[in-house]
Amino acid sequence: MLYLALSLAGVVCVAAGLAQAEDAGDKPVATTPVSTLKQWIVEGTSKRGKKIDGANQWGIWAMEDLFKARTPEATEALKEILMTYGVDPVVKRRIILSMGYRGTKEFLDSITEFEAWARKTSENPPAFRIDTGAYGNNGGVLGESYNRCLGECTDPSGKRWALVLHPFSPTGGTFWMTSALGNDQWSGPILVRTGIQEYPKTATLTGGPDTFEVRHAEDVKWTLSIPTALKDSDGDGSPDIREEWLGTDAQKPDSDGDGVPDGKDGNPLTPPVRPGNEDLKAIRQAAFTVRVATQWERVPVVLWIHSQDGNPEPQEFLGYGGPVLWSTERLEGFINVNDLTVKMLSETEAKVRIGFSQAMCLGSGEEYLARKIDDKWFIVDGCGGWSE
Ligand SMILES: [Ca+2]
Ligand SMILES: [Ca+2]
Repeated sequence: MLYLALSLAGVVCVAAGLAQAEDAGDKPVATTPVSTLKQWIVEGTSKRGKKIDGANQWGIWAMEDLFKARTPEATEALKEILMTYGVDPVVKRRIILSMGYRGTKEFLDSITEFEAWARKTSENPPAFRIDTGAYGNNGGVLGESYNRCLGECTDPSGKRWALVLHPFSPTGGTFWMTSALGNDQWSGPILVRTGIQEYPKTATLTGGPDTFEVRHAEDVKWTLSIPTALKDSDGDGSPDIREEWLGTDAQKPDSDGDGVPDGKDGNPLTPPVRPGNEDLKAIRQAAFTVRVATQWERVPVVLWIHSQDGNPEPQEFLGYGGPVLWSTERLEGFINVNDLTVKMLSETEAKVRIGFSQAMCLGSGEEYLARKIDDKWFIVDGCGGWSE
């Protein structure tokens, strides 16, 4: 296991390959206007207008300069960056950690505002763009996770449809079906399949205008008809095919009985929970906010947690655009969280670990310091990260 220091006292980022050769040693200068620093971060570009490909060290430098500026304008810019889709999630995480570390009222209020904004993403997801990151300009942080359009077809009514692969790991990924809205924008995609062992090369149209045929090299692996993909037996807004992959009940509009239909429920398999240890729940949510709600993907997050502090009682996690599912097993192709351990240090301080299982033998995670300030828990420092 490789353990990396992430303390803000001596910031070391865990993302691999941060250095950008072209801009190395060519940092922004202190006189750079706030608006320019913000623009670089939001657009994912360097000062030369070059699109940053790979982890965005330039954006992190610009972010650090915004913190150094210590002006209300810079504070406002940092908050606005948090509430912008498409910003490199690593930069967003660093902003939240730095805000918590500094702990001023303005910064803590900004984190609270970000949380409220993020919680609306399930209801109003940003436009889907093919051939970029999952939900906008990815900044390349996740390496392979650029969507790839495998094929397009037009149905008898003239509507254009596309089948999109979202690679997730060397052995996993998800397939999504989406329809064209115009202006290179696409509808919120429907999850139609996941868990692949090898990426297919193409999807071709076959057997009429409504069916995608997906091939691995020469072998036909599977077909998908558009009417089948759209069928929603219980009318809850979540098509049968998606319900099958998520494990929700395709014949029951509200699988977990919490009053929210499956198609609108960000936690469709979390039944109403009776009051429990509210501090523990709030600390776990704070870690989830930093590490997961900063992403704008919709790849389902699967919680199959066997934490050192016992099997936590299911709770709803908010702020992520895709569904969050409790499961008894790891689900290939999804974002698997296998650890959310809280260790109380005092009544107002705790350490929390959030761990991810990338593949059978691969894992990574982070540990954070949480502090209760004015009756609310904030992550105030990153204590380290690991990968194995
Ligand atoms: Ca349904
Ligand atoms: Ca529900």
